[in-house]
Amino acid sequence: MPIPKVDKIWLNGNYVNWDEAKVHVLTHALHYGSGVFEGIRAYETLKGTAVFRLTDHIKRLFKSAKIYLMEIPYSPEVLIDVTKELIKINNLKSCYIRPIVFRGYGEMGLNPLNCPVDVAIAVWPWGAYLGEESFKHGIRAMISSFHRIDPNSLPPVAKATGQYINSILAKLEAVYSEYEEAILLDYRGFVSEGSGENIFIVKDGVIYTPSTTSSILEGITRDTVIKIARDLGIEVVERDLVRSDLFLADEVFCTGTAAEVVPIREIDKRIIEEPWPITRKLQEKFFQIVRGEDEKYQDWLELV
Ligand code: PPE
Repeated sequence: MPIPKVDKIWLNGNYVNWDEAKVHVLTHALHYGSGVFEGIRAYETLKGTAVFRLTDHIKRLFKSAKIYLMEIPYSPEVLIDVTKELIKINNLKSCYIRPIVFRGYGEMGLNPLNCPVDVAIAVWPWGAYLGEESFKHGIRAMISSFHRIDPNSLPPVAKATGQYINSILAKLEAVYSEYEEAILLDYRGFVSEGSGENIFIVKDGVIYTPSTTSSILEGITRDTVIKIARDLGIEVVERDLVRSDLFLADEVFCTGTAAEVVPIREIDKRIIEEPWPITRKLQEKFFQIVRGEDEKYQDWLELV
């Protein structure tokens, strides 16, 4: 689906018209993937539009930049304020938010230090990432033949633009194999994550998810779901999982800002039979929280 245009994009300190938010073809990040970014969502809540865990996302942006030795020329507070202002300027009630910090136009070559660090924030309405049907019926996934990047080649904890060509290879393989999503194994062969989502399984009433040493992005939705589950009295264990743990699970689901909380109904032809009671409970709670219908989690909602 083409990106729906809105009025303004924030670029290096200015609110510019959507069609004018452009970069030079010799931009460093275009050639070498030398950028870091975030994916955030704002929801319509009972008290107005609120950005879900905005501060946590901006903190992760700074962590990604630290790994790549990029100095972001704005403070986290400024980026937070700009995000809220941008949503207001564009009159959006709910939207996806994409901040990106990248090595800009200056010099070519692998030493990026003489390139400027450019910063942009864009917002647009983005519906169900894995399709409207995904929430109810779940998706079909395959285990990718591509391994997830390992921490000593590209630190998976960083959300860097160039790192996503690994996810793109896996996603293309899945799409051409007529699956909706790819699940990647880590460099040791343990389950890591989806191309753009963290993975969970449920077995005998306990939730399991790969730990942060399984080359995952430390998802903010992952963290959200872990907290919700524990608050509901469900045990959550972070540990290594193998391929057959997915096949034999009672429930499998994935989480991400774009994807939200989505059941997985099939992995490499192994069917995960409904009903998926814990997935359903977590989905329901997640959507209540982001819409501001649960007072207990108000702190995660940052009103614009
Ligand atoms: N793993 C990966 C590799 C990943 O890209 C994401 C988010 C997650 C896990 C979940 O993280 P979080 O959003 O903090 O819960 N993927 C983002 C980009 C998707 C895209 O297509 O672009 C997102 O969901 O916004």
